Amino acid sequence: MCYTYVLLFINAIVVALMAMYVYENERRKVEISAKQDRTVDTCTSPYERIGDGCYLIINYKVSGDAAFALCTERGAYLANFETLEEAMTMKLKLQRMNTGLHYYVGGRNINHYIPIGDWRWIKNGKMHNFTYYAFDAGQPNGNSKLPQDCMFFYAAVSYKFHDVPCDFKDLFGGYICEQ
Ligand SMILES: *[C@@H]1O[C@H](CO)[C@@H](O)[C@H](O)[C@H]1NC(C)=O
Ligand SMILES: [Ca+2]
Repeated sequence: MCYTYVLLFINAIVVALMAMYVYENERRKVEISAKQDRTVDTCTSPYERIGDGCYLIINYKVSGDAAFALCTERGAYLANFETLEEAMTMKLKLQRMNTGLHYYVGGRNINHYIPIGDWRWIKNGKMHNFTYYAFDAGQPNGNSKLPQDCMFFYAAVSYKFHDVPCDFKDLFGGYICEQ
């Protein structure tokens, strides 16, 4: 009699321990997948992760100035590529998309009265100095007489950076917003 109770008691303990083990395992799995969600993709639609950033590539032709304003209107900014890795990752993406459109980005020359200019990445009202110049050969070639204060990935030379006038119809292009 007493022996049976002891057996039942031991059985109950074993079942309880197994349940705890299963529960703990499941809890850990949920925790890990939540963590992966956070690190793998935190971009919210329609923005997509490309390299380290969340971008929206828009295939609608506008001027460089309009591109700045349109990203701001969306609560975003014209894409900044502070590192060469970011720029080259996007360049490859555009080459693969192969739309034939140029794409404006958020680099801007804030002083065309000095040689080469003073190029900055502009984001939410703040400006960051360029730390690299990945323009195509002979670029940037704007000056105070023919300013080219905007820049885009130029489709005609496999998406290398060119400086271009900010409001010139023949060079309207798509644009890339970042969030
Ligand atoms: C950014 O560039 C400007 C002009 O070349 C320079 O005067 C300024 O010190 C630079 N700022 C930083 C934070 O490096
Ligand atoms: Ca140019």
